[in-house]
Amino acid sequence: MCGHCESVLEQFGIAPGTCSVRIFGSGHINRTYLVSQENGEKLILQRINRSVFQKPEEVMENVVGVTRFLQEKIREAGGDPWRETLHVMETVQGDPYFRDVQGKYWRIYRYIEGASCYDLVEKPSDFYESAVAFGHFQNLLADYPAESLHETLPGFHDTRARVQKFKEALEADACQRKRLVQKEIDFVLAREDLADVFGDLQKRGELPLRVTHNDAKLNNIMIDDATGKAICVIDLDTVMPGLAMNDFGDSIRFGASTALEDETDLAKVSCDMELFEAYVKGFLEGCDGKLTDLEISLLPMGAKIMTYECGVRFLTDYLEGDHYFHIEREHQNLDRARTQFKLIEDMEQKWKVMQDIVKKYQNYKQNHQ
Ligand code: ADP
Ligand code: GN1
Ligand code: MG
Repeated sequence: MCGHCESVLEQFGIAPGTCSVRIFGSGHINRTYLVSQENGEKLILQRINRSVFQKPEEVMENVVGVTRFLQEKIREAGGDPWRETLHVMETVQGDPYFRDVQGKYWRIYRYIEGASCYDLVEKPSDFYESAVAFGHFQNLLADYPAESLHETLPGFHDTRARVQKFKEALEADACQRKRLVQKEIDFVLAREDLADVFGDLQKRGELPLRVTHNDAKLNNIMIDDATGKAICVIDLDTVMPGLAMNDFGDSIRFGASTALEDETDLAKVSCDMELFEAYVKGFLEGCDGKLTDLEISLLPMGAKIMTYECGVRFLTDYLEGDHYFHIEREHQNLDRARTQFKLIEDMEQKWKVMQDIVKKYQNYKQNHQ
């Protein structure tokens, strides 16, 4: 194990030489390690990505606040707070994170036993369960004091600002990659109108701001190995006030895709309508009738906009030299952008089907009022 990890673990009261550590998971942002202790207990050690999160103290204040709040709610509802939400482990000093001499921030979560995260849906029922859980998560946080939350990543889902940043990256062309991606550039510019749809509605006061997850993809939820139920929403770094359709949309772009996010064979990439329907049903159930009619009718738009925004972000990062998203191979961010654009084309073709599915479940709200 790396000596540095050992010295970090000591700060959390774990004696040197009593555990093994390995890199874990497939998150694009933080560095995650699985710590297996001699006594059989496991922990998740994470180094918070400092170039993404400029104020890790504020991230941790949010995470501690939200997890405590959820623990209480889960306890009241008779659930198991140890499995159904994250637990931050304190350092021997009683802090929720450790800042090392190099200024790197580390935290430890209790490991959630007997559950897994998926990069691809294995069964539609798992996807439905993840939808119920993400909807329920939003519902549980409905009375969280939103004003106490720090905006950990300002403008995170400001699609217009994302497009602006993309244009600046194009202009700078820092890695001379622009010439390799003209088709993708044209694709983004041809659909620029998408960048203003939600912003305009917000300006007119037509969309409620809710406490949302903001990174609601399938591998940020843990599915129980035995029951197939989604038990715990993880990766709480971006919990902030946001739009319900964005959480919905992020889940669709990642989980309703028939291929991995970085698939190179685009023929394999499409938006599966069976999965889309399972998610609509589960999400509305999880939100328990709280979404407005306008929010519900905008769910397909949420899917398209989040897929567009994410594609724009991947392409921007590719143009800028892959500083933001972790990569394991040279053109991975371009491959990721291409899958997003293929998904958008597919959604454009299936637009009527998507809207009809949502209309079918819109009755759910009416029946539960
Ligand atoms: P990132 O921000 O880099 O995506 P995450 O917090 O999502 O980091 O963690 C990355 C991966 O680590 C998750 O997808 C999951 O597989 C695993 N993981 C994170 N927290 C836990 C936990 N408490 N118990 C078990 N696995 C976890
Ligand atoms: C990142 O951290 P992770 O891998 O769960 C990113 C999301 C993107 C996603 C694309 C803080 O999520 O916004 O949608 O990659 N998280 C952050 O897969 O930027
Ligand atoms: Mg994650």
